[in-house]
Amino acid sequence: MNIEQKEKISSSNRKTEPHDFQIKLPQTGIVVRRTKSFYYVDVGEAEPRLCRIRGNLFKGNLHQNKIAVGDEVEIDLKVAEDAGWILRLLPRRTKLSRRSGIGFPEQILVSNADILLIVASLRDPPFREGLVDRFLVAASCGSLEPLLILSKADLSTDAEITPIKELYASLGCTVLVTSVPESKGLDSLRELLRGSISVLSGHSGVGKSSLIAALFPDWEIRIGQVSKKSGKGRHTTIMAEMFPLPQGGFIVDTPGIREFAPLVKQEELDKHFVEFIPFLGQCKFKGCSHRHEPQCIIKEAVTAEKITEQRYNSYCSLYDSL
Ligand SMILES: Nc1nc2c(ncn2[C@@H]2O[C@H](COP(=O)(O)OP(=O)(O)OP(=O)(O)O)[C@@H](O)[C@H]2O)c(=O)[nH]1
Ligand SMILES: [Mg+2]
Ligand SMILES: [Zn+2]
Repeated sequence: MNIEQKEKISSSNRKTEPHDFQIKLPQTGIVVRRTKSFYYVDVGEAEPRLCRIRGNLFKGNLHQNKIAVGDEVEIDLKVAEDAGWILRLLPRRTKLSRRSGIGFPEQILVSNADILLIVASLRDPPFREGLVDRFLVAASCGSLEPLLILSKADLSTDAEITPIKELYASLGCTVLVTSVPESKGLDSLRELLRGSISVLSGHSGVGKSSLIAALFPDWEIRIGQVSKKSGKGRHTTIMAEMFPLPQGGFIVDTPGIREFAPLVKQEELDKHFVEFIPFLGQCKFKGCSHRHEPQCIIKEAVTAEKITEQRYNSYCSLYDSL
């Protein structure tokens, strides 16, 4: 194909955009950050490329949140202009979503992340099983692998840590105990993050920023400070931001995750409590909510201590909040 033919094809594909002479084939990249009008796309170079979204990409329904951080996109980097164009959204493997405003039911915080890092301290601030269980549901809904980090181990005794560690390990969750001043668990954590896209979550003050700083002391990026507001007006970063790790992989910091409620239907919540699964379908009433109904096998399992009261309470309060 000569250049003229290529041009013809290209201009017929992109009716709204003027073509230029140095046509670059579409290439793929990962959206690592976005502002109101721009998407920063990592294409494996030192700096992400600035891209805009093509006006007709989501016909008749051009919504701000159609492309999220973590999305893989096909882009056209036009040499003659300052910004490239996003041509196509590639299928998503995973997503972390939350409910949003009217007419905009789903807001994707992060796409394609592999691991949800749930950081929880046992003390200062105290352990909140309700929050941890919410994050576990979110990971399950979005097909992310949960990794529970019990932080600030230096402030607690083994007797306090062990039951929590054992409970979550019994649910199939990887659990890591860390302490920054004692350098505990840091090497294992660094290994677990290598090559993966990990999303950082957890209550304020549990030590997320301290962990990242201790894991990567030479890294100039300080998670949790950059993401708050890194600009003004249309250049303000919204939602999540993805940072390439020095050793490969990415870490995603998202301010939106602090007050996060998973996007799940009430009647499907029980499927996301893994230890409930073997009992499901055996309650007397079809569609049992496992709260007030008689002859509920889940409640019986709680009485028989096959399901902990703590997890059952988390289920009930999350159910009521949905
Ligand atoms: N004893 C002890 N203190 C820690 C540890 N990790 C962090 N801290 C302290 O806990 C406080 C909060 O730590 P941060 O890393 O700022 O917590 P964060 O989760 O990033 O908090 P937000 O940014 O508000 O969400 C700081 O005073 C840290 O020095 C730890 O392993 N042990
Ligand atoms: Mg922080
Ligand atoms: Zn039931």
